[in-house]
Amino acid sequence: MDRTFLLLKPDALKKRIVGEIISMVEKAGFDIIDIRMRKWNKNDAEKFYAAHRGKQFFEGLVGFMISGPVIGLLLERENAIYELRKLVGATDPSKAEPGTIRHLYGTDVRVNAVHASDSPKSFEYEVECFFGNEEIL
Ligand code: 3AN
Repeated sequence: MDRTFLLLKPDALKKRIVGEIISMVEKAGFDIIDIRMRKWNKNDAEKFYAAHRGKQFFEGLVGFMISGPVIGLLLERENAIYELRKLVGATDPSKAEPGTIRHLYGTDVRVNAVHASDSPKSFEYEVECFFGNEEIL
């Protein structure tokens, strides 16, 4: 079985759609292996998004990601990374397929409800970044 990482962004909590999103994920056949809520500081967000440092949207992205708490989920199912990206939809909610999380709940390319790992390498990095050396269930 494969694993992937899903991050619920601050807009998901503000809009009170955490339950809806987790329900979609469960209905798509993912098991929740671990879950935790955090309030990031600037360093946490910059580290998580290190791959985007230097891009024109970096500062705005970091500011948004520390505007409220986030929730990280370690998920498991077959073909997990691919299947979760498919369920999440395109970065820009206006281009996301109908029925995807971002199509339903995203606002714009920054405020788009969730993040999902896009490769085994980013999955490893993001889980380590989010859960640190805390024991994973
Ligand atoms: P995805 O989250 O779909 O993998 P990435 O990895 O290209 O997208 O971008 C990471 C995050 O950076 C996005 N989730 C989004 O919040 C933000 N982002 C990407 N492109 C833009 C943009 N053009 N303007 C503002 N924010 C952006």
